[in-house]
Amino acid sequence: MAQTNEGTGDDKLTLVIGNKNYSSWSLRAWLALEMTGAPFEEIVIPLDREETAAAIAAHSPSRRVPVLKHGAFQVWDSLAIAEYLADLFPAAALWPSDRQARARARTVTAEMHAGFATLRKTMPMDLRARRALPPKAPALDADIARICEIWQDCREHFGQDGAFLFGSASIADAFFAPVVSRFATYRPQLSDAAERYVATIWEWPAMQSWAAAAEQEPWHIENP
Ligand SMILES: N[C@@H](CCC(=O)N[C@@H](CS)C(=O)NCC(=O)O)C(=O)O
Repeated sequence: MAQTNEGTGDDKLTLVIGNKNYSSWSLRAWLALEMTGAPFEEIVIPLDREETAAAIAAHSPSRRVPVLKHGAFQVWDSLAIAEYLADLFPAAALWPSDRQARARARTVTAEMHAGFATLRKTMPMDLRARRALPPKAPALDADIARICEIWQDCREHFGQDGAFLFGSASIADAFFAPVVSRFATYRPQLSDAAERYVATIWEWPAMQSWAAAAEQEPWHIENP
Protein backbone atom coordinates (compact mmCIF):
# COMPACT_ATOMS: atom_id res chain seq x y z
CA MET A 1 0.00 0.00 0.00
CA ALA A 2 1.24 3.50 -0.81
CA GLN A 3 2.37 5.34 2.34
CA THR A 4 1.29 8.81 1.23
CA ASN A 5 -1.46 10.52 -0.70
CA GLU A 6 0.90 13.21 -2.09
CA GLY A 7 0.19 13.71 -5.77
CA THR A 8 -2.50 11.04 -5.94
CA GLY A 9 -5.45 13.45 -5.71
CA ASP A 10 -7.03 11.16 -3.12
CA ASP A 11 -8.00 13.50 -0.31
CA LYS A 12 -10.71 11.41 1.24
CA LEU A 13 -10.75 11.47 5.03
CA THR A 14 -11.72 8.35 6.94
CA LEU A 15 -11.63 8.05 10.71
CA VAL A 16 -11.47 4.55 12.15
CA ILE A 17 -12.75 4.55 15.72
CA GLY A 18 -13.86 2.27 18.51
CA ASN A 19 -17.49 2.16 19.58
CA LYS A 20 -18.71 5.50 20.78
CA ASN A 21 -19.97 4.39 24.17
CA TYR A 22 -16.51 3.24 25.24
CA SER A 23 -13.70 4.61 23.10
CA SER A 24 -12.41 7.69 24.87
CA TRP A 25 -9.38 8.08 22.58
CA SER A 26 -11.60 7.92 19.52
CA LEU A 27 -13.87 10.65 20.89
CA ARG A 28 -10.94 13.08 21.03
CA ALA A 29 -9.97 12.60 17.39
CA TRP A 30 -13.58 12.56 16.23
CA LEU A 31 -14.34 15.91 17.90
CA ALA A 32 -11.21 17.43 16.34
CA LEU A 33 -12.31 16.19 12.92
CA GLU A 34 -15.86 17.48 13.45
CA MET A 35 -14.42 20.90 14.31
CA THR A 36 -12.79 21.11 10.87
CA GLY A 37 -16.23 20.94 9.20
CA ALA A 38 -14.72 18.63 6.54
CA PRO A 39 -16.77 15.68 5.29
CA PHE A 40 -15.41 12.32 6.43
CA GLU A 41 -16.29 8.69 6.50
CA GLU A 42 -16.35 6.90 9.81
CA ILE A 43 -15.58 3.23 10.40
CA VAL A 44 -16.67 1.99 13.84
CA ILE A 45 -15.00 -1.12 15.26
CA PRO A 46 -16.63 -2.52 18.40
CA LEU A 47 -14.01 -3.03 21.13
CA ASP A 48 -13.49 -6.04 23.35
CA ARG A 49 -14.76 -8.72 20.96
CA GLU A 50 -13.07 -11.72 19.47
CA GLU A 51 -12.70 -10.05 16.10
CA THR A 52 -11.62 -6.62 17.45
CA ALA A 53 -7.84 -7.05 17.22
CA ALA A 54 -7.91 -8.28 13.62
CA ALA A 55 -10.42 -5.62 12.58
CA ILE A 56 -8.26 -2.84 14.04
CA ALA A 57 -5.04 -4.32 12.61
CA ALA A 58 -6.57 -4.12 9.13
CA HIS A 59 -6.49 -0.32 9.45
CA SER A 60 -3.96 0.65 12.08
CA PRO A 61 -0.21 -0.12 12.29
CA SER A 62 -0.31 0.54 16.05
CA ARG A 63 -3.24 -1.90 16.51
CA ARG A 64 -5.04 0.92 18.25
CA VAL A 65 -7.87 3.24 17.33
CA PRO A 66 -8.33 6.00 16.40
CA VAL A 67 -6.54 6.08 13.06
CA LEU A 68 -7.11 8.76 10.44
CA LYS A 69 -6.72 7.93 6.78
CA HIS A 70 -6.11 10.79 4.37
CA GLY A 71 -6.24 8.96 1.07
CA ALA A 72 -3.59 6.28 1.49
CA PHE A 73 -1.78 8.15 4.27
CA GLN A 74 -2.40 7.07 7.84
CA VAL A 75 -2.04 8.97 11.09
CA TRP A 76 -2.59 7.07 14.32
CA ASP A 77 -2.68 8.30 17.91
CA SER A 78 -5.32 10.85 18.85
CA LEU A 79 -2.88 13.70 19.49
CA ALA A 80 -1.02 13.19 16.21
CA ILE A 81 -4.38 13.12 14.42
CA ALA A 82 -5.44 16.38 16.05
CA GLU A 83 -2.13 18.02 15.09
CA TYR A 84 -2.40 16.74 11.51
CA LEU A 85 -5.91 18.17 11.23
CA ALA A 86 -4.77 21.51 12.67
CA ASP A 87 -2.10 21.60 9.92
CA LEU A 88 -4.48 20.50 7.19
CA PHE A 89 -7.26 22.94 8.08
CA PRO A 90 -5.62 26.14 9.37
CA ALA A 91 -8.83 28.14 8.85
CA ALA A 92 -10.63 25.89 11.34
CA ALA A 93 -8.36 27.27 14.13
CA LEU A 94 -8.22 24.02 16.08
CA TRP A 95 -5.65 25.64 18.38
CA PRO A 96 -6.06 29.16 19.83
CA SER A 97 -4.51 31.89 17.65
CA ASP A 98 -2.61 33.65 20.46
CA ARG A 99 0.85 32.09 20.87
CA GLN A 100 0.78 31.72 24.65
CA ALA A 101 -2.83 30.55 24.70
CA ARG A 102 -1.84 28.00 22.05
CA ALA A 103 1.17 26.88 24.08
CA ARG A 104 -1.02 26.49 27.16
CA ALA A 105 -3.65 24.59 25.18
CA ARG A 106 -0.94 22.24 23.90
CA THR A 107 0.45 21.86 27.42
CA VAL A 108 -2.83 20.82 29.04
CA THR A 109 -3.68 18.61 26.05
CA ALA A 110 -0.33 16.84 26.44
CA GLU A 111 -0.90 16.56 30.20
CA MET A 112 -4.23 14.88 29.50
CA HIS A 113 -2.79 12.67 26.78
CA ALA A 114 0.03 11.37 28.95
CA GLY A 115 -1.41 11.40 32.45
CA PHE A 116 -4.34 10.70 34.74
CA ALA A 117 -3.72 6.95 34.78
CA THR A 118 -5.72 6.39 37.97
CA LEU A 119 -8.76 8.19 36.63
CA ARG A 120 -8.58 6.27 33.34
CA LYS A 121 -8.29 2.95 35.12
CA THR A 122 -10.87 3.39 37.86
CA MET A 123 -13.41 5.47 35.94
CA PRO A 124 -13.47 3.96 32.44
CA MET A 125 -15.61 5.75 29.88
CA ASP A 126 -19.05 4.15 29.59
CA LEU A 127 -21.10 7.04 28.27
CA ARG A 128 -24.56 5.51 28.75
CA ALA A 129 -23.92 4.22 32.27
CA ARG A 130 -24.53 5.86 35.64
CA ARG A 131 -22.34 4.21 38.30
CA ALA A 132 -21.22 4.58 41.89
CA LEU A 133 -18.06 6.56 42.44
CA PRO A 134 -15.06 4.22 42.92
CA PRO A 135 -13.84 3.88 46.54
CA LYS A 136 -12.14 7.02 47.77
CA ALA A 137 -8.43 6.97 47.01
CA PRO A 138 -5.84 9.75 47.22
CA ALA A 139 -4.54 9.13 43.69
CA LEU A 140 -8.02 9.43 42.19
CA ASP A 141 -8.84 12.52 44.25
CA ALA A 142 -5.57 14.06 43.04
CA ASP A 143 -6.41 13.35 39.39
CA ILE A 144 -9.88 14.88 39.72
CA ALA A 145 -8.57 17.91 41.60
CA ARG A 146 -5.85 18.49 39.01
CA ILE A 147 -8.36 18.33 36.15
CA CYS A 148 -10.61 20.88 37.86
CA GLU A 149 -7.58 23.08 38.48
CA ILE A 150 -6.64 22.94 34.78
CA TRP A 151 -10.18 23.83 33.72
CA GLN A 152 -10.37 26.76 36.14
CA ASP A 153 -6.94 28.08 35.23
CA CYS A 154 -7.54 27.93 31.46
CA ARG A 155 -10.98 29.53 31.74
CA GLU A 156 -9.71 32.26 34.06
CA HIS A 157 -6.63 33.23 32.05
CA PHE A 158 -7.48 32.30 28.48
CA GLY A 159 -11.26 31.82 28.37
CA GLN A 160 -11.94 35.21 26.78
CA ASP A 161 -15.50 35.15 28.11
CA GLY A 162 -16.28 32.05 26.01
CA ALA A 163 -17.57 28.88 27.57
CA PHE A 164 -14.71 26.64 26.41
CA LEU A 165 -11.21 26.39 27.92
CA PHE A 166 -9.75 28.90 25.48
CA GLY A 167 -12.89 30.82 24.56
CA SER A 168 -14.07 28.89 21.54
CA ALA A 169 -13.80 25.14 21.11
CA SER A 170 -10.27 23.83 20.56
CA ILE A 171 -8.36 20.56 20.58
CA ALA A 172 -7.92 21.00 24.35
CA ASP A 173 -11.71 20.69 24.81
CA ALA A 174 -11.75 17.62 22.57
CA PHE A 175 -9.14 16.02 24.83
CA PHE A 176 -11.05 16.74 28.04
CA ALA A 177 -14.43 15.67 26.62
CA PRO A 178 -14.01 12.00 27.68
CA VAL A 179 -13.37 13.19 31.26
CA VAL A 180 -16.68 15.03 31.12
CA SER A 181 -18.37 11.78 30.10
CA ARG A 182 -16.65 9.98 32.99
CA PHE A 183 -17.77 12.66 35.44
CA ALA A 184 -21.36 12.27 34.18
CA THR A 185 -21.13 8.50 34.76
CA TYR A 186 -19.51 8.52 38.23
CA ARG A 187 -20.66 11.94 39.56
CA PRO A 188 -17.69 13.03 41.71
CA GLN A 189 -18.21 16.20 43.72
CA LEU A 190 -17.10 19.14 41.56
CA SER A 191 -16.79 22.88 42.04
CA ASP A 192 -19.44 25.11 40.46
CA ALA A 193 -16.91 26.26 37.86
CA ALA A 194 -16.11 22.65 36.91
CA GLU A 195 -19.84 21.83 36.72
CA ARG A 196 -20.31 24.75 34.33
CA TYR A 197 -17.54 23.42 32.08
CA VAL A 198 -19.08 19.93 32.20
CA ALA A 199 -22.36 21.48 31.01
CA THR A 200 -20.57 23.34 28.22
CA ILE A 201 -19.08 20.13 26.86
CA TRP A 202 -22.36 18.20 27.14
CA GLU A 203 -24.19 20.97 25.27
CA TRP A 204 -21.56 21.12 22.51
CA PRO A 205 -23.49 19.96 19.40
CA ALA A 206 -20.63 17.70 18.29
CA MET A 207 -20.59 16.02 21.72
CA GLN A 208 -24.36 15.63 21.61
CA SER A 209 -24.25 13.89 18.27
CA TRP A 210 -21.49 11.52 19.51
CA ALA A 211 -23.55 10.77 22.66
CA ALA A 212 -26.73 10.20 20.64
CA ALA A 213 -24.88 7.68 18.46
CA ALA A 214 -23.44 5.99 21.58
CA GLU A 215 -26.97 5.62 22.97
CA GLN A 216 -28.02 3.77 19.81
CA GLU A 217 -25.11 1.31 19.72
CA PRO A 218 -26.07 -2.33 20.23
CA TRP A 219 -22.82 -3.45 21.91
CA HIS A 220 -22.32 -3.91 25.62
CA ILE A 221 -19.03 -4.45 27.48
CA GLU A 222 -19.46 -5.91 30.95
CA ASN A 223 -16.27 -4.48 32.48
CA PRO A 224 -14.96 -1.75 30.19
N1 LIG B 1 -2.40 6.83 22.72
C1 LIG B 1 -3.38 6.26 21.83
C2 LIG B 1 -4.24 5.27 22.60
C3 LIG B 1 -5.25 4.56 21.74
C4 LIG B 1 -5.92 3.41 22.47
O1 LIG B 1 -5.43 2.89 23.50
N2 LIG B 1 -7.05 2.96 21.89
C5 LIG B 1 -7.80 1.82 22.42
C6 LIG B 1 -9.30 2.04 22.34
S1 LIG B 1 -9.87 3.49 23.16
C7 LIG B 1 -7.56 0.62 21.51
O2 LIG B 1 -7.37 0.76 20.32
N3 LIG B 1 -7.56 -0.59 22.07
C8 LIG B 1 -7.36 -1.75 21.25
C9 LIG B 1 -8.27 -2.87 21.62
O3 LIG B 1 -9.16 -2.65 22.45
O4 LIG B 1 -8.09 -3.95 21.05
C10 LIG B 1 -4.17 7.39 21.19
O5 LIG B 1 -4.13 8.51 21.71
O6 LIG B 1 -4.78 7.22 20.13
